[in-house]
Amino acid sequence: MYCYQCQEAAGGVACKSQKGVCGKPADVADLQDLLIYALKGIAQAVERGATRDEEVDTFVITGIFKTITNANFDGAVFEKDIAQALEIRDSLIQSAGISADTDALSFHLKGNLLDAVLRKNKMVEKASEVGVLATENEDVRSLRELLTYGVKGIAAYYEHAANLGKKDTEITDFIYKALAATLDDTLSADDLTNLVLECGKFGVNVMALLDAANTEAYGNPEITEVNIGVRNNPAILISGHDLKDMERLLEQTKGTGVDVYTHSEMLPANYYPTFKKYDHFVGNYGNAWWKQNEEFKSFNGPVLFTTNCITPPAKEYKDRIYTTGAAGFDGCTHIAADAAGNKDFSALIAHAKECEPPKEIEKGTITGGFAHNQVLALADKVVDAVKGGAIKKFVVMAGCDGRMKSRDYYTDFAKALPQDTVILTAGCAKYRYNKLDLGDIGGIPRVLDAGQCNDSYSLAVIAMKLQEVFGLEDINDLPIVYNIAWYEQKAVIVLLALLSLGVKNIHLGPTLPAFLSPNVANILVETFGIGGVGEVEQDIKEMITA
Ligand code: FS2
Ligand code: SF4
Repeated sequence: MYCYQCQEAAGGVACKSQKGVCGKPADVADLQDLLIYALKGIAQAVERGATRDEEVDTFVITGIFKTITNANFDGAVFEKDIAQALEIRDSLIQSAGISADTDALSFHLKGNLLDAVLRKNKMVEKASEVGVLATENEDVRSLRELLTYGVKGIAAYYEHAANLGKKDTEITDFIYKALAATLDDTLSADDLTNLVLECGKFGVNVMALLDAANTEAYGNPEITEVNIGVRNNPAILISGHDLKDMERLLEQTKGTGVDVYTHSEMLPANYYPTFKKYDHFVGNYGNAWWKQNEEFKSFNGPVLFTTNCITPPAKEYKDRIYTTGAAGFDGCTHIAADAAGNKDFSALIAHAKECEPPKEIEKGTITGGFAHNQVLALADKVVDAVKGGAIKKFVVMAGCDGRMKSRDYYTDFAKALPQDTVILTAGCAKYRYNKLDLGDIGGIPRVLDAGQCNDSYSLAVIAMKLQEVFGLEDINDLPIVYNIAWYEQKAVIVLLALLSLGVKNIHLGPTLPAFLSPNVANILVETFGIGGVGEVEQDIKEMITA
């Protein structure tokens, strides 16, 4: 096992012992590497002219998504997917009449070896030959992994959009191109750097696609006071990012006497007009993903994970964990879609009826729903506040939360911001400050939550609109600073997307990615002015009051 794809990589270097910091066992990490490698083989065949169909796209995209941090811990799922990936690869190669000659594909086809190994059930041994360390040059390795993680983020967002019927072959074409490129020894570091930047452009496209999918299906998010208390009915908690699953669950629980609450990244479902119509949709329970061990015990009812972030469940509640889509955990019930694409959540509903109602852990409300449409509806007010000097700066604090103590920085930073600043947020990073009473500026709350991590797209739309209103040539001339918290690979694509929009001087924390080699980190620093974070007081001086 050698995994360094997330911010919590052991020792700031990599998880390489029996278990990752996230709880991913070494054999599952190896199987994930093998699956990614097998999917790269499909990509090579596609790049060599094989015709893939939507079924192949779905398989590849979901496969990539399953390898994102905290999405799927089930080794059996990966074994099955690896075998299926090789079958798909071989049938693509055969139908396109591709021969294993001396070009890039031959690298993977040496992988007849891979097939032989698989037949002998020795997948894990093979994994060490195809994982991160298979690339010797540390800069090439760093760029290949950066590209792979960006693609993981694209795949995750693409899957949610596709679940709502929105597809775009330009995006899937890029996924194959990028995956195949990570096995191409003829590409230079410059070529790979260009691909990483192109990846950012597709990051913008996929977030726009998902934004259209979500808003066309469920309406534009609107200002909402979300209840964080509980009612006295049995209930189901839904976590993750997939809004189609949210809709299915609300429909199927209607009239059953079972309430529904959101958890972590599903909180923004409360902001959508369509979902507000369900009387049994009570509000949000708990905080960011890493507190689930405690909060799921007191929730009492079943929990449905539609995506990451799962932490290994404690035995007290493991039987109440259900997964669907790309999510999975061995020993927990997985609810797959049937051939017609429907999902049956009746087992969860029956389970909920046997459980006690949730125990109250908080009371009151939190405010959100400031995606682009809502903020632009307030544009006059916002522009007046900026012109009149009531708002001096916007601080984009989007991204992820995590369990490390060092993330207290973001709470302290939010508290220390001057009163004439407004935080623009998206993603689970918000839980570090969305329950602080930071007040408002002339009726504009000082924390504007656009939604899930993918709704960082909204923040970019807002920035571009302000640039237009103020007649600025450069997006970096706006009074906006970026202090972004990252954890997993969706944050990587959000970062690359912002870079592709020309945003400079982004601060990234709480630590820079372990997968950036010193030279690659330098490129990011020199070209885009990317920086880390330090002490709150000093950072406030440098970013805000300077
Ligand atoms: Fe938070 Fe985890 Fe949204 Fe990330 S709930 S770190 O998945 O993608 O953000
Ligand atoms: Fe470690 Fe993160 Fe990889 Fe988990 S995903 S094994 S915590 S680097």
